[in-house]
Amino acid sequence: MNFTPDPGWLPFHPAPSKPDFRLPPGTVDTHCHVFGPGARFPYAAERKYTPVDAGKEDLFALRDFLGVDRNVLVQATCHGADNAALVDALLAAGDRARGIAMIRDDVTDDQLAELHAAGVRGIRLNFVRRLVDPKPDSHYHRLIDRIAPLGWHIVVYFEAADLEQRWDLLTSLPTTVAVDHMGRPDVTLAPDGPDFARFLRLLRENEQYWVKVTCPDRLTVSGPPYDDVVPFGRALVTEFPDRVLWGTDWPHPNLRSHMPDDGQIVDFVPRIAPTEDAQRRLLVDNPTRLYWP
Ligand code: 0GY
Repeated sequence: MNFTPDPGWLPFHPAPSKPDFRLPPGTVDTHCHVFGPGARFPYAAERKYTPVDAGKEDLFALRDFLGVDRNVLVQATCHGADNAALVDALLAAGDRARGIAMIRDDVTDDQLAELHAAGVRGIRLNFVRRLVDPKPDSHYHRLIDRIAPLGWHIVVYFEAADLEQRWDLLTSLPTTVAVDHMGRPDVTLAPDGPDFARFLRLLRENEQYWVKVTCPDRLTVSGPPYDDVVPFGRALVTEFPDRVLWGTDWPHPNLRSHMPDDGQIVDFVPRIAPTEDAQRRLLVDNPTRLYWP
């Protein structure tokens, strides 16, 4: 099947720069995706966007170029609950990758066992309205019941308004929960203001919550090198050194203003995690504890 990418879709950076910051051995990129290729792994009928293909070979080449050791592949909404491209990439990566799937509540035990055998260790609940149609809380509870026996965790993606609206559901999740992209703060607001305070409260009051300090490129208003995102990332790394995760978000879907240079995404790390100890926890120890226990 042939898929035409959305008009204006920015393909991933063709030649990222070599970062100045050397990632420590064992670094895990905990947030990246594979897209298709659509001819082999068709995009889902219910998708909200059609990307440029970004297959596993390109992801593995970037991994090796940046000095990343392992990846956590996160199922993107353009593939819906068909995890075939994700599983294919996981199997090709061997023990160097883990996966976060999207499932429906009619998933069978055999399908879950296959996902687990391929390296899947969690599901993603996506509340972002431009990516998925809203569902009642009961829908998410059914999915959580399905994964309970597997010891998996949950990745959540939401924006500020969703956090307020879904507070009861989010604070009742029974597993470790990893929040995507710092909870998507509005970086034009103060990092010590009420909006970010709500997110900090979620982390303070719910010890099962972890956070990915990812996507400066998605959060920034000022653009690279993402100065306006630094205070938010640094606040999280400082207060929750054992519950933060890092990732590239390659191939950076739905960015319209600029396509980040992944070398610059790596160079953002020491700005939010200035000490070697904080870097080791963020890049190696925390993701290893969660994904390679
Ligand atoms: C991300 C962010 C986005 C897209 C998805 O699953 C997805 O389609 O997560 C976005 O558009 O903000 O994490 O890749």
